[in-house]
Amino acid sequence: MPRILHFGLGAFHRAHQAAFTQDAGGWQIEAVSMRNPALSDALNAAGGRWHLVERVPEGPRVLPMTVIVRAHCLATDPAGTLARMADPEVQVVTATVTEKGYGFHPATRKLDVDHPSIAPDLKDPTAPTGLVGALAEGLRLRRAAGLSGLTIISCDNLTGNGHLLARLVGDFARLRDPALADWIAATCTFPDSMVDRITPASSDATFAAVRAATGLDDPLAVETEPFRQWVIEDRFAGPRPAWEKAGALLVADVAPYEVMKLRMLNGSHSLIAYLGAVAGLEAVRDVMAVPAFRSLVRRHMQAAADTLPAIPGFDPATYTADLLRRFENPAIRHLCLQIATDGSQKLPPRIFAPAAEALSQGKTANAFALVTAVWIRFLQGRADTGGPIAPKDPLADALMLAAGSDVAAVAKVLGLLDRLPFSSEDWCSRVSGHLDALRKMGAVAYAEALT
Ligand code: CS2
Repeated sequence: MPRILHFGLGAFHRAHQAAFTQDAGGWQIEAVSMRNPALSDALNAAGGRWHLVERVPEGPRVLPMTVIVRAHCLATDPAGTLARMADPEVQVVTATVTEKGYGFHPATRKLDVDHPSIAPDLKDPTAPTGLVGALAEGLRLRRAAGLSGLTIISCDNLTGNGHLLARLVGDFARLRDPALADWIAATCTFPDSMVDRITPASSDATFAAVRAATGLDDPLAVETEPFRQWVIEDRFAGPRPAWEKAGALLVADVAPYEVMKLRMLNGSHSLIAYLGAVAGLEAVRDVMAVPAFRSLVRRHMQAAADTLPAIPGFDPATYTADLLRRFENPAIRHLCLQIATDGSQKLPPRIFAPAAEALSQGKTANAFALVTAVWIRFLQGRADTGGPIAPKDPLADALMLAAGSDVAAVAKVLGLLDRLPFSSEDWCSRVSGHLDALRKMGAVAYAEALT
């Protein structure tokens, strides 16, 4: 049977690409945990099986998953893992390693040779720990085996994720061997893809749902919403699963779908996450239950929609209504703190790119200034309830140190992200104004005043 090699064995892969692939039929997956051998060992011990819990309003639907046939761990077995890329059975590679796993300069989108997921692999390229180094090494082995190229699909929430990954792998390979880089460019494709399925971290409720339905204890169970979407650029180097049978959309250009989802769903999600964290609320559904917060979220969606190119057949009003419903799903407990992690990596495509576009058209970009202010308020490390907040972010220390409320502090925080469009002093003072009000009034009262 043809195989997919997947990098990044987190819950999102098990709820999304694995479900599409199982439903499409005919293909199997070998999945790679980047760092955690306990996860790959547990999955192998379970014969690759786990349960997917779909949180439909009528009660959980528990689905047995059988599409993963084997798991590997890159950190503990780089040679065994990457040898799989030199097997003719493997035709497609997919990846979910989160935004920070790519190792690029946010402003130029070029390879960052000093990045923690790149630098060690340039030093020791045959035992890579990051995605880019792993792909370069795996493709080197594949070329040496005299095989054809691969299709490599990024499934992370980054603008132009496939084009970005192609460039990073190409640049990394060129530093090792220009002939390898040329071979990759000539034989492999890196389609863009937009992925969507809300997948909260597994909890006791997940395991209880599986136990109730099957009588089994499944520590690998994952829960998710019923909605799922996958839009893939139709540019494959070889055979592919019939993902369209499972509802995936294969299109010539993913970019409009990508910006729509990043700006409307993920951008609103970040707003919700920081509002919730600052107001001391636990989950997305709790934030949506506060009327003034819900109004702000709706407004944000409108502002995001105003920055989008038209997509034939796409109606922003319907998409907005669907998103609000998904965020309000009472059966999904999606923690604000889960979404609030890695803001420095997530906000550029979700918030700063549309803000820069709006500013360049002479607009105020006020909705984006508000999200930025709530994020900085979060980085200040204290909730309105007085409790401490401990942001998780690769730049957490520097961001928290810089996170004051005046214009200079705002500019400093944004400067840490290398986001040049934000030399706009007007916009920074807008952010600073929101910050002052948030600090004085608290998030709920300020939202009430704004709506
Ligand atoms: C979320 C996403 O954690 C986050 O940053 O915004 O994981 C979101 O749930 C997914 O992209 C939904 O498809």
